[in-house]
Amino acid sequence: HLHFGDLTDGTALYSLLAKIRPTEIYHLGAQSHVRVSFDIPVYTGDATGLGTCRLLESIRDLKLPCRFYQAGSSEMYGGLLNDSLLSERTPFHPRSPYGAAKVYSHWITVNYREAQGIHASNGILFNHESPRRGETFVTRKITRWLAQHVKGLTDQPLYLGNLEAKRDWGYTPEYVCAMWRILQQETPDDYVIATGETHSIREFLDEAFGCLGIDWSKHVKIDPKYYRPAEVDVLLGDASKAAEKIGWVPRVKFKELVQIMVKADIKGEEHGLTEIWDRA
Ligand code: F7E
Repeated sequence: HLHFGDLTDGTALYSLLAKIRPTEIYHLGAQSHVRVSFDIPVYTGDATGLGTCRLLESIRDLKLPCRFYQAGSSEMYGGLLNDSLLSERTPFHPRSPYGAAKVYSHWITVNYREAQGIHASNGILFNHESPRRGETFVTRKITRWLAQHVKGLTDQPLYLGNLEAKRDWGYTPEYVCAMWRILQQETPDDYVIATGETHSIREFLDEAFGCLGIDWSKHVKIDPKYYRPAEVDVLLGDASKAAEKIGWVPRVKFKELVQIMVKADIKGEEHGLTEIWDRA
């Protein structure tokens, strides 16, 4: 069933939860674009931060016997600290209004767990990508442009921002399995979900264009409008707690992920992902 709702509308959320009485809630809703959060910081704080509190407060008030998953983000970190991998023990230092809103969501979830006894957990997910990734995020922007270029559908260059940033990119279907596993635990807790590999945007271009034997440097142009006022330079996660406690280990790594995305965009397959889900 699809119900209408809005994370900024607490009354509507309360009514929906009272009507549906779910046993598990996967709270993934947000204004989730980091660059956009610098343009609309107040709305981002309202939807991405306070939206979480509205849901938790409804669960508390309705005394719903339900489990709650909160979609935390690697954007809560400011980057690598002393070259150590980022784990559940690393202090947060958000570099965007989006990251700051997610830090609030993280701690309000911990607070409802500790103070109200709600079965509430945070998944601290590093970047996760698939052919369904929104077209304004860098991975999909690249693979989509590449498919259009190969089919002769664009004569425009590919405009990008900072090519040096590094991200720990994993495969979304596997990350969704991690969310489910987190909620099946008897005791609620917080988990980093990441691959333990980091690659730059430049490397993503090498791999994606390389699949098709195309030299990206002839097609990519830098547009400063895609730079962020503050950037998270390097993200690299340590998911060993998830491996140990919930038996989650990522299988699809960087090269295969890029190939899946390029292939799917060339075939125009983003809405037919049976093969991909089967493999997760
Ligand atoms: O940027 C650089 C950009 O927008 C990745 C969201 O799902 O993951 C995502 O956040 C990197 C950044 O993802 C362009 O500066 C260069 O360093 O694909 P992105 P993100 O900001 O890491 C986290 C885990 C979330 O929680 C978020 O909701 O790529 N970059 N050139 C660019 N980025 C974009 N979007 N567009 C460019 O042209």
